[in-house]
Amino acid sequence: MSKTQARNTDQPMRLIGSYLSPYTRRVAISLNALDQPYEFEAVSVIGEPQKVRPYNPVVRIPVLVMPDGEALIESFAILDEIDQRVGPARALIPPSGSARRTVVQIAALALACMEKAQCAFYEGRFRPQDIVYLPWVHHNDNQVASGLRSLNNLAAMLKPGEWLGGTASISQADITAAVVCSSIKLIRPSLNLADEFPHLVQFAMRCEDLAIFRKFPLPSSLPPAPALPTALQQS
Ligand SMILES: N[C@@H](CCC(=O)N[C@@H](CS)C(=O)NCC(=O)O)C(=O)O
Repeated sequence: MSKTQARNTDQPMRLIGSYLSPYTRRVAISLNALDQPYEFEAVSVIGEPQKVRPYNPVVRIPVLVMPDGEALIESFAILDEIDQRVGPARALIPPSGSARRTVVQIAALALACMEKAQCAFYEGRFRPQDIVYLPWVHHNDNQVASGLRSLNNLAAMLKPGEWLGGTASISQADITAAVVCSSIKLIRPSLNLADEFPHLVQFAMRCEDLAIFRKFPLPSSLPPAPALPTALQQS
């Protein structure tokens, strides 16, 4: 997005984010799957917006700062660039055709679940308890459950060692679905994932057991919510 800090191109990439963020986590796992070295800069995006704003005007994580200082935002766009760097033979999304569509659509479905889970989660996390609007929470949770049911059906059809998108090795469909499943399990415990979507949870556990996932374990509980700004910041 911006070239705020032009750097020597020998520098490693820098990933700015938090491993609590599923979007950051899927980028980190993908970088590791593709042996792309990077430095990690941990930030609490809501608590420390000043650390993110210079790179992303919308102030969200992750941000990937390239060796020349160019900052990339939005996990799908970051992952697209990483795939470009490694080339089509190693990319985590197949280059074309129905193989590509399948992987992209599974990852898109998982991400849509994540976004809706985030809506439900933020309602309870950032609103004073007495003005949480439960119908909105239920609306989002219903969408999450419906999306997870589809992913669970896909996972139910897998034979041992197979991947969600039908690829020969792990793809972005698997990384994103597993990361999203683990994250929703943590932030929406009331959806009871282990009982309701057992095949998806088992699949996520299989992925979480891989070395590329184990480097970034999700904590078992969440830190307290950071304070929000009390006024509009127009800078
Ligand atoms: N579509 C974005 C979503 C990124 C996102 O929502 N990140 C969260 C952290 S998990 C964030 O920065 N939230 C802060 C906020 O929305 O204020 C992506 O794929 O990168």
